[in-house]
Amino acid sequence: LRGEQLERRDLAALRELGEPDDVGEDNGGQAARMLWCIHGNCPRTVAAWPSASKQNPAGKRGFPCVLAKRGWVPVGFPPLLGMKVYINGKFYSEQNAKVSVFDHGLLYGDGVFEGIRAYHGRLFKLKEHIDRLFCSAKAILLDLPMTHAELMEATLETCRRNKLNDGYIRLVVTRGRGTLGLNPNRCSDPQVIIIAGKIQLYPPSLYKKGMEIVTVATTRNHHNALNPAIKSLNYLNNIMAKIEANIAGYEEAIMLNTEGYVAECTGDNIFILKDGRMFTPPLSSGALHGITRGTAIDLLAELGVPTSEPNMTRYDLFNADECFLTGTGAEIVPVVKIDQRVIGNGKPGPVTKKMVKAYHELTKVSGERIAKR
Ligand code: PXG
Repeated sequence: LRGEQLERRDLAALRELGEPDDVGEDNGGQAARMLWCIHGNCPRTVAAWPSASKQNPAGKRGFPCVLAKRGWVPVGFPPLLGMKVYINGKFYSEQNAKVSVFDHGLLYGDGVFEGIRAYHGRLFKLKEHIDRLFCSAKAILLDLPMTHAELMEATLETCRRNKLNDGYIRLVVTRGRGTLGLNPNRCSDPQVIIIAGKIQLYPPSLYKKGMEIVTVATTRNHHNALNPAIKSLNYLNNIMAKIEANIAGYEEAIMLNTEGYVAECTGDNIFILKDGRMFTPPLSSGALHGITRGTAIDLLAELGVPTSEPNMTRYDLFNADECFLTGTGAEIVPVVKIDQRVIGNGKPGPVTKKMVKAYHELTKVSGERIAKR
């Protein structure tokens, strides 16, 4: 059964693929997690929790999966894992970790966030992420109710409570509960939320083969409207671009700014190599000041490859010798095709491969130790 042929009425068929308890129309929440939205031939059509098998190692980890052309691929959130979620100094079970429906984070996307990775018992670039959270908060005039040091400690403590050595930490600060008007001065009590979970954006094979991406029509927010440098809870600009990519059958999209220059992807920065030199769009193009971007620039310097930040057009990307994306979630992903133009020889290039390796090596030895000394 291919995802695109399946609909809700095919639940019985899906039942055979999954754990019986995870499937079924009566099973409200679970059923919603069971079925993904249907869009053309996008592989993210149907999700299930199939049993672990040789064909489906993802099932072993309890992730919902989609049946894509390359086999079962984990997507979305795992079922309840017994996580302990930090909210304003206290820990709650997943089921009880809640904020008010009157929180402006929900009502208006008024708040900021960070995504951090843990590797081998260390939080990679923790200080840099907390710095950026403070910068985002300052830009939207949101006073964080904690100091930098307190927030670092709370993040580490959340990992300890969840016995997390490798994973993904989401920090969220909302404007807090307010009235049903958008004025933030009616909000009290910003909510500081820390979730220590897991993330796998792409299957391991993609890092070997390289990714194919497309440019989408959704333009990157203008910095005078909503500066993309702010990692705000209002991510619809990026989500709209992601949806376009999905509809077209791709997992990631290039976004151009209002002048038509390349900004970045929906959740990653972009780099190209041309004639031995590296290029990445400037922050003024509407790219996030990516922490992985910064790490990549440092690693490239160590490899003797200089990086500059000129404005770039799609033409520059099409004619690159190599291309890769950087992001906390995605790490370093080789790109081998852009808008159907083959990049280099259509395989991850030598500099890109070195970068993937160098990045992984770095994550093994650097970062804030989670365990108390
Ligand atoms: N651009 C945008 C718009 C982002 O959201 C990056 C670039 C990369 O920045 P860092 O600092 O992470 O190198 C991001 C970060 C996800 C996910 O769930 C997305 C990000 C990070 C973690 C998970 O897709 N994007």
